[in-house]
Amino acid sequence: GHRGFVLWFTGLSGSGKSTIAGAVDQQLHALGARTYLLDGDNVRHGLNAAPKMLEDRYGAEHAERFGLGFGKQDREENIRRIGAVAGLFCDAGFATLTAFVSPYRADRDAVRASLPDGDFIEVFVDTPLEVCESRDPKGLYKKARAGEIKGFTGIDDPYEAPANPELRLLTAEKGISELADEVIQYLRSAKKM
Ligand code: GGZ
Repeated sequence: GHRGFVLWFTGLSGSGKSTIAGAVDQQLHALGARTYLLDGDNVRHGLNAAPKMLEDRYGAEHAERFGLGFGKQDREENIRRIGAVAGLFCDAGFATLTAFVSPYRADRDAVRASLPDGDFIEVFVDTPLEVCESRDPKGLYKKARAGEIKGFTGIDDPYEAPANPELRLLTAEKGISELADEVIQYLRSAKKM
């Protein structure tokens, strides 16, 4: 089809959001869809760069004002901007995938409310904290436990699990391609493709 939609992956750091979203993105592309994947790599280094990344070029005051970190308000603004960009891609007819922790229910719900009915598909990547922490691919949980990172989601910052996600992926029990297939199946059953 040519109608766009937003597949919104939410879950803890290390839950597998980006990996699964990447696999779904590839499958959708192979099926002929125009797709676009928004994740930390292309968003938190550009549109939503951290204050430190902006300082040299724009000065400290500007950088503090518009750069984004991981406080509650900064996460809220991060998700708001990502939701707005996802909305534009959706509008342009893209199968749009986003992979962000997006820990606050109200922020996700605000994105849902901003999109046409049925276009926001919330995918809860439901990986237990213990599993994420044992993977710890970037060593961030270790740092958070040591107090070197403050306000880390799941350790000393909240994660509000979706109450009613369109999809819940149990990653501890299944492989990537099986999980990607579940998403594709959902899209077919919801007549999104
Ligand atoms: C959570 C953090 C933090 C804190 C840095 N809390 O595994 P990652 O590295 O690649 O995924 C995490 C990513 C979270 O960025 P998001 O834009 O997805 O977050 S949010 O939706 O809450 O705005 C992690 C890293 O950035 N990271 N500090 N304090 N994750």
